[in-house]
Amino acid sequence: MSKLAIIGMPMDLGQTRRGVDMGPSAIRYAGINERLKNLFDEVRDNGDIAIGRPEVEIDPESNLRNLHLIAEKSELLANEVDKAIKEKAFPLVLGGDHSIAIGTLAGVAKHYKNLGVIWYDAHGDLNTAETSPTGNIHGMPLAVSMGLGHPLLTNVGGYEPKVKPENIVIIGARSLDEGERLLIKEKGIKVYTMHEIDRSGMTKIMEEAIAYLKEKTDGVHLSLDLDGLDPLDAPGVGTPVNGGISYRESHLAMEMLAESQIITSAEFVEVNPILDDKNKTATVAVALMGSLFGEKLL
Ligand code: 4U7
Ligand code: MN
Ligand code: MN
Ligand code: MN
Repeated sequence: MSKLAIIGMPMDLGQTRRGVDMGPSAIRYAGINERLKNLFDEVRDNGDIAIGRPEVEIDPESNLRNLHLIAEKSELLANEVDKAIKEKAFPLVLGGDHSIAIGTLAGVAKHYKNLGVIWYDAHGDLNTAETSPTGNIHGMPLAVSMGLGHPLLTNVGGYEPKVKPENIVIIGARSLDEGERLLIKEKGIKVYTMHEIDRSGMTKIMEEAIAYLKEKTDGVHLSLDLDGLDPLDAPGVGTPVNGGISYRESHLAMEMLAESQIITSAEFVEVNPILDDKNKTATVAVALMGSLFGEKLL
């Protein structure tokens, strides 16, 4: 009995470009239900977490834009994700900007002793208030999940940390801030930058990543930021970076994850239909979900 629970998280508070709150709608419009319904016994769309239209929070002192709002909304998402897992459903969260991962991981991690995380992204999302050049919380969720950052964020769900540095694999990195580079070295986080992907090819990278996580984790969360892909393939994102992972390489990565059967939860984030070209990016997200959940070409 395989069940999928789709949870929309239309939150755009982790950055300053409007439109990413429409990500869940764009992904639904791109046909997520149609695409996935034959890959599970049951697909349930649980709708969206209520974010409302809160006033933007300005707190120049903390260098954390919308800190309290994000902490509060993340609790709601954590609860929904937790509930889905308790009901034996695979949680699939639709963003929203990447700050939503704080809530997703808070809901997921308490179900595992050794959760693994694949962070598919152009960025490291490893900033803290001290290192962030922007104050945008969507650049911080991976650090937060390791227990680094403001306690209101690291304690979402009532516990910390959610994930150990040695259980993290970053794939597609090509824009890392100085503080992030230091943290990667200090914590020994496994990072496959675009250099490694160009050099060894996606097949080898995914074989390694899967083997690395498989032996030491009891569940793996896939956090896929659409800006991990090249902007030519996924233009509808707030922080595009040239020279990214191609459409086909991304399908290959998802197909290999499907084959490995290690993935136990997932989120697709940063889809911004306002910046997009005819819903191309949401369409790519849905196609990648197809591969991740075992759709075959033949
Ligand atoms: B995303 C950035 F400075 N590193 O912290 C920051 F370059 O979720 C970008 O990966 C973060 O899209 C991008 O603001 C966050 C910046
Ligand atoms: Mn990201
Ligand atoms: Mn990114
Ligand atoms: Mn982004």
